[in-house]
Amino acid sequence: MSKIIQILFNPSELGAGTRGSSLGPLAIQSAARDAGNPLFSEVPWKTLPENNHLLDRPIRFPLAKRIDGMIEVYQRVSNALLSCKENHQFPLLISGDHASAGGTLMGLKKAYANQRIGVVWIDAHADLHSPYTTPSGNLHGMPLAAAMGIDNLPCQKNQVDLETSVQWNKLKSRAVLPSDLVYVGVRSTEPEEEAVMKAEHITHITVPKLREMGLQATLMTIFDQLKKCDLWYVSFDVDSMDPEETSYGTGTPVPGGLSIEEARQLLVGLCTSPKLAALEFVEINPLLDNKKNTMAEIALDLITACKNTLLDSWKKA
Ligand SMILES: [Mn+2]
Repeated sequence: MSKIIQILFNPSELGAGTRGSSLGPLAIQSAARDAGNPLFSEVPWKTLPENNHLLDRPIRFPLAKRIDGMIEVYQRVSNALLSCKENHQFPLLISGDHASAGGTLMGLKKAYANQRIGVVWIDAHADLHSPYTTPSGNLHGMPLAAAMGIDNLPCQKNQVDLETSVQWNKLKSRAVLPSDLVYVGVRSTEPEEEAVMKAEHITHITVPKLREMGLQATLMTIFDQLKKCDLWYVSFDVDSMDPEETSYGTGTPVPGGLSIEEARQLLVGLCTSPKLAALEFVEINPLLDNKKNTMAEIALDLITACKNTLLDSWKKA
Protein backbone atom coordinates (compact mmCIF):
# COMPACT_ATOMS: atom_id res chain seq x y z
CA MET A 1 0.00 0.00 0.00
CA SER A 2 1.39 3.37 -0.94
CA LYS A 3 1.99 6.06 1.64
CA ILE A 4 0.36 9.47 1.74
CA ILE A 5 1.17 12.52 3.83
CA GLN A 6 -1.20 13.56 6.61
CA ILE A 7 -0.65 17.03 8.01
CA LEU A 8 -1.45 17.30 11.72
CA PHE A 9 -1.86 20.78 13.16
CA ASN A 10 -1.20 20.67 16.88
CA PRO A 11 -1.63 24.27 18.03
CA SER A 12 -0.71 23.66 21.67
CA GLU A 13 1.23 26.50 23.29
CA LEU A 14 0.94 25.30 26.88
CA GLY A 15 4.67 24.74 27.15
CA ALA A 16 5.98 28.15 26.09
CA GLY A 17 6.68 31.19 28.26
CA THR A 18 5.59 33.66 25.53
CA ARG A 19 2.13 33.68 24.00
CA GLY A 20 1.37 33.25 20.31
CA SER A 21 2.88 30.01 18.95
CA SER A 22 -0.60 28.45 18.77
CA LEU A 23 -1.16 30.90 15.88
CA GLY A 24 1.82 29.44 13.98
CA PRO A 25 -0.23 26.83 12.07
CA LEU A 26 -2.79 29.49 11.05
CA ALA A 27 0.00 31.87 10.00
CA ILE A 28 1.41 29.14 7.75
CA GLN A 29 -2.01 28.50 6.21
CA SER A 30 -2.41 32.24 5.59
CA ALA A 31 1.03 32.36 4.00
CA ALA A 32 0.01 29.52 1.68
CA ARG A 33 -3.20 31.32 0.65
CA ASP A 34 -1.31 34.54 -0.01
CA ALA A 35 1.30 32.79 -2.11
CA GLY A 36 -1.16 30.58 -3.99
CA ASN A 37 0.67 27.54 -2.60
CA PRO A 38 -1.70 24.55 -2.97
CA LEU A 39 -0.16 22.56 -0.07
CA PHE A 40 -3.31 22.58 2.04
CA SER A 41 -5.59 21.60 -0.80
CA GLU A 42 -3.31 18.81 -2.00
CA VAL A 43 -2.37 17.31 1.35
CA PRO A 44 -5.10 16.31 3.83
CA TRP A 45 -4.86 18.10 7.17
CA LYS A 46 -6.59 18.09 10.48
CA THR A 47 -6.27 20.05 13.69
CA LEU A 48 -5.84 18.33 17.03
CA PRO A 49 -7.69 19.77 20.04
CA GLU A 50 -5.61 21.84 22.47
CA ASN A 51 -5.78 22.78 26.14
CA ASN A 52 -4.70 26.40 25.75
CA HIS A 53 -7.58 27.57 27.97
CA LEU A 54 -5.38 26.49 30.89
CA LEU A 55 -3.20 29.52 30.12
CA ASP A 56 -6.00 31.66 31.58
CA ARG A 57 -5.94 29.82 34.89
CA PRO A 58 -3.58 29.98 37.87
CA ILE A 59 -0.42 27.87 37.64
CA ARG A 60 -0.69 24.74 39.78
CA PHE A 61 2.72 23.24 39.00
CA PRO A 62 5.33 26.04 38.87
CA LEU A 63 8.18 23.61 38.02
CA ALA A 64 6.22 22.07 35.14
CA LYS A 65 3.63 24.64 34.14
CA ARG A 66 0.27 23.23 32.97
CA ILE A 67 1.66 19.72 32.98
CA ASP A 68 -1.81 18.36 33.74
CA GLY A 69 -3.00 19.75 30.40
CA MET A 70 0.19 18.63 28.65
CA ILE A 71 -0.41 15.00 29.59
CA GLU A 72 -3.66 15.15 27.60
CA VAL A 73 -1.88 16.85 24.69
CA TYR A 74 0.69 14.02 24.70
CA GLN A 75 -2.09 11.43 24.61
CA ARG A 76 -3.87 13.14 21.71
CA VAL A 77 -0.70 13.50 19.63
CA SER A 78 0.26 9.98 20.50
CA ASN A 79 -3.13 8.59 19.38
CA ALA A 80 -2.96 10.65 16.18
CA LEU A 81 0.43 9.11 15.40
CA LEU A 82 -0.93 5.64 16.03
CA SER A 83 -3.83 6.21 13.66
CA CYS A 84 -1.46 7.54 10.96
CA LYS A 85 0.51 4.32 11.21
CA GLU A 86 -2.66 2.22 10.92
CA ASN A 87 -3.79 4.20 7.87
CA HIS A 88 -0.39 4.18 6.13
CA GLN A 89 -0.10 7.94 6.47
CA PHE A 90 3.14 9.84 7.01
CA PRO A 91 2.59 12.35 9.85
CA LEU A 92 3.81 15.85 9.07
CA LEU A 93 3.17 17.88 12.20
CA ILE A 94 2.91 21.65 12.35
CA SER A 95 2.76 22.45 16.03
CA GLY A 96 2.72 25.39 18.39
CA ASP A 97 5.51 25.17 20.94
CA HIS A 98 8.11 22.40 21.09
CA ALA A 99 6.80 20.78 24.30
CA SER A 100 4.39 18.46 22.50
CA ALA A 101 7.21 16.86 20.47
CA GLY A 102 7.61 14.56 23.48
CA GLY A 103 4.09 13.38 22.65
CA THR A 104 5.09 12.76 19.04
CA LEU A 105 7.86 10.50 20.28
CA MET A 106 5.50 8.80 22.74
CA GLY A 107 3.20 8.11 19.77
CA LEU A 108 6.00 6.75 17.59
CA LYS A 109 6.97 4.38 20.36
CA LYS A 110 3.37 3.26 20.74
CA ALA A 111 2.93 2.83 16.98
CA TYR A 112 6.23 1.04 16.42
CA ALA A 113 6.76 -1.06 19.53
CA ASN A 114 10.17 -2.76 19.70
CA GLN A 115 11.61 -0.55 16.97
CA ARG A 116 14.59 1.66 17.62
CA ILE A 117 13.80 5.34 17.09
CA GLY A 118 16.45 7.83 15.97
CA VAL A 119 15.92 11.55 16.46
CA VAL A 120 17.38 14.55 14.63
CA TRP A 121 16.66 17.60 16.81
CA ILE A 122 17.30 20.79 14.83
CA ASP A 123 17.02 23.58 17.36
CA ALA A 124 18.87 26.45 19.07
CA HIS A 125 18.08 24.77 22.39
CA ALA A 126 18.76 21.33 23.85
CA ASP A 127 15.28 21.00 25.43
CA LEU A 128 16.80 18.70 28.06
CA HIS A 129 15.55 20.22 31.29
CA SER A 130 13.38 18.42 33.82
CA PRO A 131 11.32 19.82 36.69
CA TYR A 132 14.42 19.17 38.82
CA THR A 133 16.64 21.53 36.82
CA THR A 134 14.34 23.95 34.98
CA PRO A 135 15.02 27.66 35.49
CA SER A 136 11.55 28.62 34.13
CA GLY A 137 9.12 25.73 34.60
CA ASN A 138 8.27 25.95 30.88
CA LEU A 139 7.66 22.51 29.42
CA HIS A 140 8.97 23.42 25.97
CA GLY A 141 12.44 23.15 27.50
CA MET A 142 11.83 19.54 28.55
CA PRO A 143 10.51 17.33 25.70
CA LEU A 144 13.74 15.42 25.11
CA ALA A 145 14.25 14.72 28.82
CA ALA A 146 10.69 13.36 28.82
CA ALA A 147 11.32 11.24 25.72
CA MET A 148 14.55 9.82 27.18
CA GLY A 149 13.23 9.52 30.75
CA ILE A 150 15.91 11.80 32.19
CA ASP A 151 15.46 13.58 35.56
CA ASN A 152 19.09 14.71 35.77
CA LEU A 153 19.23 14.43 39.56
CA PRO A 154 23.03 14.97 39.69
CA CYS A 155 22.30 18.58 38.64
CA GLN A 156 19.15 19.01 40.72
CA LYS A 157 18.35 22.66 41.55
CA ASN A 158 14.65 22.52 42.41
CA GLN A 159 12.70 20.71 45.13
CA VAL A 160 9.98 18.87 43.24
CA ASP A 161 6.81 17.99 45.17
CA LEU A 162 5.26 14.56 44.89
CA GLU A 163 2.32 15.58 42.70
CA THR A 164 4.60 17.28 40.15
CA SER A 165 6.88 14.25 40.02
CA VAL A 166 3.89 11.92 39.49
CA GLN A 167 2.70 14.11 36.60
CA TRP A 168 6.23 14.37 35.13
CA ASN A 169 6.54 10.59 35.10
CA LYS A 170 3.44 10.47 32.88
CA LEU A 171 5.26 12.47 30.17
CA LYS A 172 8.17 10.05 30.11
CA SER A 173 8.07 7.64 27.20
CA ARG A 174 11.64 6.33 27.11
CA ALA A 175 11.11 6.26 23.36
CA VAL A 176 14.69 7.31 22.59
CA LEU A 177 18.18 6.37 23.77
CA PRO A 178 20.68 9.24 24.15
CA SER A 179 22.93 7.44 21.63
CA ASP A 180 20.15 7.73 19.05
CA LEU A 181 19.79 11.51 19.29
CA VAL A 182 21.60 13.98 17.04
CA TYR A 183 21.45 17.71 17.72
CA VAL A 184 21.93 20.20 14.91
CA GLY A 185 22.34 23.92 15.56
CA VAL A 186 22.05 23.86 19.37
CA ARG A 187 23.76 26.97 20.75
CA SER A 188 21.86 28.12 23.84
CA THR A 189 22.13 25.67 26.71
CA GLU A 190 22.25 25.74 30.50
CA PRO A 191 25.01 23.96 32.47
CA GLU A 192 22.53 21.28 33.65
CA GLU A 193 21.76 20.38 30.02
CA GLU A 194 25.43 20.46 29.05
CA ALA A 195 26.15 17.98 31.83
CA VAL A 196 23.65 15.50 30.32
CA MET A 197 25.00 16.06 26.80
CA LYS A 198 28.49 15.32 28.06
CA ALA A 199 27.63 12.37 30.31
CA GLU A 200 25.52 10.72 27.59
CA HIS A 201 27.92 11.62 24.75
CA ILE A 202 25.09 13.09 22.71
CA THR A 203 26.11 13.86 19.14
CA HIS A 204 26.01 17.58 18.55
CA ILE A 205 26.61 19.25 15.19
CA THR A 206 27.00 22.97 15.85
CA VAL A 207 26.49 25.61 13.17
CA PRO A 208 30.29 26.18 12.76
CA LYS A 209 30.84 22.40 12.65
CA LEU A 210 28.18 22.00 9.95
CA ARG A 211 29.84 24.74 7.89
CA GLU A 212 33.26 23.22 8.36
CA MET A 213 32.07 19.78 7.27
CA GLY A 214 29.66 20.93 4.58
CA LEU A 215 26.08 19.78 4.14
CA GLN A 216 26.79 16.42 2.50
CA ALA A 217 29.26 15.33 5.20
CA THR A 218 26.83 16.55 7.86
CA LEU A 219 24.09 14.41 6.37
CA MET A 220 26.46 11.45 6.16
CA THR A 221 27.38 11.89 9.83
CA ILE A 222 23.71 11.87 10.81
CA PHE A 223 22.89 8.87 8.60
CA ASP A 224 25.84 7.02 10.08
CA GLN A 225 24.99 7.90 13.68
CA LEU A 226 21.40 6.68 13.24
CA LYS A 227 22.10 3.67 11.04
CA LYS A 228 21.21 1.23 13.83
CA CYS A 229 17.80 2.83 14.25
CA ASP A 230 14.78 1.36 12.48
CA LEU A 231 13.00 4.66 12.01
CA TRP A 232 13.73 8.34 12.32
CA TYR A 233 11.94 11.41 13.61
CA VAL A 234 13.06 14.91 12.59
CA SER A 235 12.03 17.82 14.83
CA PHE A 236 12.60 21.26 13.35
CA ASP A 237 12.39 24.28 15.65
CA VAL A 238 12.49 27.45 13.51
CA ASP A 239 14.76 29.06 16.13
CA SER A 240 17.50 26.79 14.76
CA MET A 241 17.77 29.36 11.96
CA ASP A 242 19.42 32.76 12.28
CA PRO A 243 16.83 35.36 13.35
CA GLU A 244 18.64 38.11 11.42
CA GLU A 245 18.09 36.23 8.17
CA THR A 246 14.65 34.84 9.03
CA SER A 247 12.82 37.06 11.52
CA TYR A 248 12.16 37.30 15.25
CA GLY A 249 8.87 35.44 14.80
CA THR A 250 9.68 32.74 17.34
CA GLY A 251 9.53 32.57 21.15
CA THR A 252 13.22 32.34 21.99
CA PRO A 253 15.39 33.54 19.07
CA VAL A 254 19.17 33.06 19.36
CA PRO A 255 21.76 34.70 17.09
CA GLY A 256 24.20 32.65 15.05
CA GLY A 257 21.86 30.04 13.59
CA LEU A 258 21.58 28.11 10.36
CA SER A 259 20.89 29.96 7.15
CA ILE A 260 17.56 29.23 5.48
CA GLU A 261 19.41 27.46 2.67
CA GLU A 262 21.35 25.26 5.12
CA ALA A 263 18.09 24.35 6.86
CA ARG A 264 16.48 23.53 3.52
CA GLN A 265 19.31 21.29 2.34
CA LEU A 266 19.47 19.55 5.70
CA LEU A 267 15.72 18.89 5.83
CA VAL A 268 15.50 17.82 2.19
CA GLY A 269 18.47 15.48 2.68
CA LEU A 270 16.82 13.89 5.72
CA CYS A 271 13.55 13.50 3.79
CA THR A 272 15.29 11.23 1.27
CA SER A 273 15.73 8.57 3.97
CA PRO A 274 13.21 5.72 3.75
CA LYS A 275 13.52 5.47 7.55
CA LEU A 276 11.94 8.86 8.16
CA ALA A 277 8.67 8.13 10.02
CA ALA A 278 7.59 11.60 11.18
CA LEU A 279 8.55 15.22 10.63
CA GLU A 280 7.59 18.19 12.80
CA PHE A 281 7.85 21.99 12.55
CA VAL A 282 7.45 24.09 15.70
CA GLU A 283 7.73 27.49 17.39
CA ILE A 284 6.49 29.79 14.62
CA ASN A 285 5.07 32.81 16.48
CA PRO A 286 3.46 35.43 14.23
CA LEU A 287 2.73 37.73 17.21
CA LEU A 288 6.46 38.28 17.63
CA ASP A 289 7.34 38.63 13.95
CA ASN A 290 9.18 41.88 13.19
CA LYS A 291 8.83 41.26 9.44
CA LYS A 292 5.06 40.72 9.12
CA ASN A 293 4.46 37.01 8.43
CA THR A 294 8.00 36.17 7.28
CA MET A 295 8.72 33.28 9.68
CA ALA A 296 5.54 31.49 8.60
CA GLU A 297 6.42 32.10 4.93
CA ILE A 298 9.87 30.58 5.45
CA ALA A 299 8.39 27.61 7.34
CA LEU A 300 5.85 27.09 4.54
CA ASP A 301 8.65 27.09 2.00
CA LEU A 302 10.62 24.47 3.98
CA ILE A 303 7.54 22.31 4.57
CA THR A 304 6.72 22.42 0.85
CA ALA A 305 10.27 21.40 -0.06
CA CYS A 306 10.04 18.48 2.39
CA LYS A 307 6.65 17.43 1.02
CA ASN A 308 8.01 17.41 -2.55
CA THR A 309 11.09 15.41 -1.53
CA LEU A 310 9.04 12.84 0.40
CA LEU A 311 6.67 12.30 -2.53
CA ASP A 312 9.56 12.08 -5.02
CA SER A 313 11.49 9.56 -2.98
CA TRP A 314 8.43 7.35 -2.41
CA LYS A 315 7.77 7.40 -6.16
CA LYS A 316 11.33 6.24 -6.84
CA ALA A 317 11.25 3.53 -4.16
MN1 LIG B 1 12.95 23.57 20.84
